[in-house]
Amino acid sequence: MSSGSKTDAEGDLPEGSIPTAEIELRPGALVIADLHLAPTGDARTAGFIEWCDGLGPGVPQLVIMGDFFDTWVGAKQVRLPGTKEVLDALLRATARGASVHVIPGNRDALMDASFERATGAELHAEGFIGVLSTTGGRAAFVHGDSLCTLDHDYLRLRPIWRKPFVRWMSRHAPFWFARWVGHRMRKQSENRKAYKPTEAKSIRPAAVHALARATRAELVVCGHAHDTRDERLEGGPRFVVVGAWGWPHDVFRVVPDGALVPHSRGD
Ligand SMILES: [Mn+2]
Repeated sequence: MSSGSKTDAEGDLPEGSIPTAEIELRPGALVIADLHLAPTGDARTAGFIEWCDGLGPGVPQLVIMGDFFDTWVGAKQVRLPGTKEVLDALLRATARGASVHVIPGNRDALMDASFERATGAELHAEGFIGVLSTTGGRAAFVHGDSLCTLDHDYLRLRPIWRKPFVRWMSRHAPFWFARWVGHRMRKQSENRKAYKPTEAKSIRPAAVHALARATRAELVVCGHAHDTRDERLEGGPRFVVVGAWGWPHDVFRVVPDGALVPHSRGD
């Protein structure tokens, strides 16, 4: 194989993974990612709920960039008390007038309309293009797993959670089945965590370039990698990775001139 074809593969985004929906992003919007909340609730969950309840009218929009829950087993999960507490906090936020936009990650890819009904939030299966209300600038928001274009093992699994039959099962299956799927998804992810991913399995710059071109965005924002990043790719977009919850730079904020900047949770 020539090095030329390797470069092509790196920029080959998974089929159907390019976001098309456009959302106007307003100053004060906050962006978070990778909270990995336990479906049964814990101290981390309580911390998020407290933070969410403290968001005032200065936060017109909240963007959650995937892996919000550590696992999402299907519609039945809304019944778990630990999950319900979190969904109720989002519902209070939307009732106060904030719009909440959620991109499912690889851990919670099975989120569906049951989540939207329980929270008033809007789901965007493959992310969205944020259009900044002040500058008209375009930013592509994705979870980030679709940018790991050389992780062939994962990319074979990715479409499975999007198949209508699997999604139907996740809505209608009994709770034990939903838990089993959750266990499988979690194991998959843990197997993958057992070793440090090689550079080849991480987010590929060529994929970020390809996404920016496909969405005509000058900024690409994602989570998934957990370690924050903020850099300008040579000859391409600014690339921001929002840190996982509790890690450095775990909140970004849209400021009045339309820029996206790190934001301290204490502010
Ligand atoms: Mn992820």
